Amino acid sequence: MIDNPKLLQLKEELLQQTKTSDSPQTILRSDKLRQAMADIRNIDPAKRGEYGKQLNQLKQELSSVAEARQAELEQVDLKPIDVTAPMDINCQVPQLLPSSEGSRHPITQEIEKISQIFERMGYVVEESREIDDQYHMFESLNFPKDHPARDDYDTFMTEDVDKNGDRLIAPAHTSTMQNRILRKYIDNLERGEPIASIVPDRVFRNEDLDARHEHTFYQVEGVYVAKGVNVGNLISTLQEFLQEYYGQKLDVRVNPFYFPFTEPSFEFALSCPFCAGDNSNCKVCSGEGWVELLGCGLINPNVLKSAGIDPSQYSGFAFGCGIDRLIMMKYQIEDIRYLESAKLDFLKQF
Ligand code: FA5
Repeated sequence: MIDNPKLLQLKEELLQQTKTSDSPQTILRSDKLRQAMADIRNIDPAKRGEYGKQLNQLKQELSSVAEARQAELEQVDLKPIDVTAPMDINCQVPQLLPSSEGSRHPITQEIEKISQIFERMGYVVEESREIDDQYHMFESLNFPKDHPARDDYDTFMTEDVDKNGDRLIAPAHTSTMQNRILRKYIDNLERGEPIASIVPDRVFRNEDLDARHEHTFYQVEGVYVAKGVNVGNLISTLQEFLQEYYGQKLDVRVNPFYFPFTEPSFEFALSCPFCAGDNSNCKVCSGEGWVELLGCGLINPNVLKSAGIDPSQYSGFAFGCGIDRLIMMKYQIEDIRYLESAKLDFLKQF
């Protein structure tokens, strides 16, 4: 116990300062404390031991109060984050939800279901990239340099360039993976097996946003190559997939379309589940009664050639389907932007 009057007074003074200080550790090095230590020399040798003991006790008490004060200062003042404020740059760490209250994101859950359906049909699942080069985005897909179809993709470019001096890009479709898939599995063809792969992954476009257009969304690419593949194989594969995914037969519209990397090319649209074409003001289909779901076609011979596959021997089909749109139609979500919104009241329904 500290009963030396000088030390008692010092204790009271320094404890008071420590409790309110912004840098409490500096008080442990204060001049007054140093002086109290230096005073030991002048103390009667018979009382020196007791003085030293009390001084140590004072230092220990001060040290634990300084630690408590430091912890108090480091505690972050958590403010609720306003996710609707576009410029709210809030770097504080929010309190995490216990994992028991969380669930996997609906897009993750649906990608798993889509992958399982295709795996049962003999397809292997591959991943895409979040940054790619212009060769995979355009050249390998039969978009010649300066071809106007390149502009259709509203691609985000980076400032970094590849070895040819071309800007790297955030892929605007999963078709960037076609050339890599064909090269990776080319040996299947030698063995008499097909190349059959899907790529469900994230893509990015500089879009005008609305109920069915996001800037960041997901596609599932499908690539199938073997001998004698025809449009009938393509349509029946997609119908099989859609029927299995939705658990029912749906009204599908197939229209001819143009993609440089498929010939012939088609677009599949689903009958709008929100208005079935009865509402000319429908936000989802703009009153057309159909929502475009995917693009597809027979792989252009130039795309096969750029991967080293002989188009006179082999043919194939490819498709690229919007996963967010698939999900919208399945769960009747009337605005695609909910999926990337991080709104818990929406996400908790899955
Ligand atoms: C393509 O991206 C082609 N790569 C598809 C393809 C692959 C064709 C293989 C032939 C062979 P498109 O731009 O139409 O095509 O997009 C395909 C699908 O992605 C659309 O049908 C739609 O479901 C979805 N999609 C396109 N843009 C958006 C967007 N901004 N937001 C949400 N989904 C979109």
